[in-house]
Amino acid sequence: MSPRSVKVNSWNGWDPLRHVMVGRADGTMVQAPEPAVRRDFPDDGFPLGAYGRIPDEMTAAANEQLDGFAALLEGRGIRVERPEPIDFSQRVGTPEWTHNSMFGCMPPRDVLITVGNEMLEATMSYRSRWFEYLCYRPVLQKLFEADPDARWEAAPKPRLTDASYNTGFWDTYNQLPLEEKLDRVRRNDLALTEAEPLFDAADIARCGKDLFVQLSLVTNRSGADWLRRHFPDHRVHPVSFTNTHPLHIDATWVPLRPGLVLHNGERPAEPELTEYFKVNDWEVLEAVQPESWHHEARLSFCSPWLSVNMLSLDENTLCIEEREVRLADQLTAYGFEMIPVPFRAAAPFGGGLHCATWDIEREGTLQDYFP
Ligand code: ABU
Repeated sequence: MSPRSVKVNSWNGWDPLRHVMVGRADGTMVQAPEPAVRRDFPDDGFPLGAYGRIPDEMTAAANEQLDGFAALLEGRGIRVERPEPIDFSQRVGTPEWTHNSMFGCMPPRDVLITVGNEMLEATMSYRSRWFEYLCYRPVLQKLFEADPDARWEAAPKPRLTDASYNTGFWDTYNQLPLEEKLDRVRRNDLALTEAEPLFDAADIARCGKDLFVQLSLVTNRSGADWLRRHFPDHRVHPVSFTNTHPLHIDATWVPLRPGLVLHNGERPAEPELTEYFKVNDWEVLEAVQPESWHHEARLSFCSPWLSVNMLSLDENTLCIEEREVRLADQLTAYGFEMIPVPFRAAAPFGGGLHCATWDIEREGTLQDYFP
């Protein structure tokens, strides 16, 4: 990394992309069960309680697509960093708990967020993801050394004792009637308690001065409140959607450029959020239905709405999973150049093109899009 040319800077998800991280699939695990998450893939060799490494052929296929995506970005003149995977099959712990596995490092978006010149490590809320930041530290260290103006912060490392979880949550939640589930989502009475601040970085959508923080299965009110206090010059909005399994805002509410936000209509937004955008002259565009490749993705915990999980190269150019032809057509009609990227194999490793990346530098300055 030549020091002079490195600059940590990004205020939103659409300014011209200059420098980015792309994750790696190596060694990713179906996680051991823990209070906040339980995997259950009976048809694919991992019934409830089972855990272990994702089969090698799936990992190789995902890495091929991740490497191809990295090469595509480099071919467009964008500098690409990669994380350093560690042994995710190891047992981990703190003085207060131990856990039988880690997860992986395909989705850096979950752990890291850039706000201006600040690189922030999220708390995370799964025990299996507590140490994931270690995979990103070599790059963070390099960036810190290369850019004298870069700020490097880590949100308070959470304790993640049983007090941080509604420990019986997954025993009952899926059996509740729909309305009861949605009521709990509205109250953010889900897997996490409010014992300490918890958030995943992928629950934050950046629009310059405004940060929209989804309350979810991995982000609590205290996490959103920590972000509000941490970014006193921003407007931090805790938001929730009509979605029984909220997990990361980037498959639900996706600002594409000033004045246009793409919305997953199966997860209606609170009227106040829609109103906030509309009174500021934003169009809320309902995304077309996703294509139906997702059922082929073995061991995936993501929804078909990874369709909208795209990476913007600038406010006119979007990388999209190659099979999402209907969405590509919809956005072409809105003036976007759509770049199809084969990426289905990456889904079981933690998401789509947006999840798999972390913005290090985008041109541009702090703007107020909601004056
Ligand atoms: N990590 C993004 C997954 C979001 C979703 O499946 O809806």
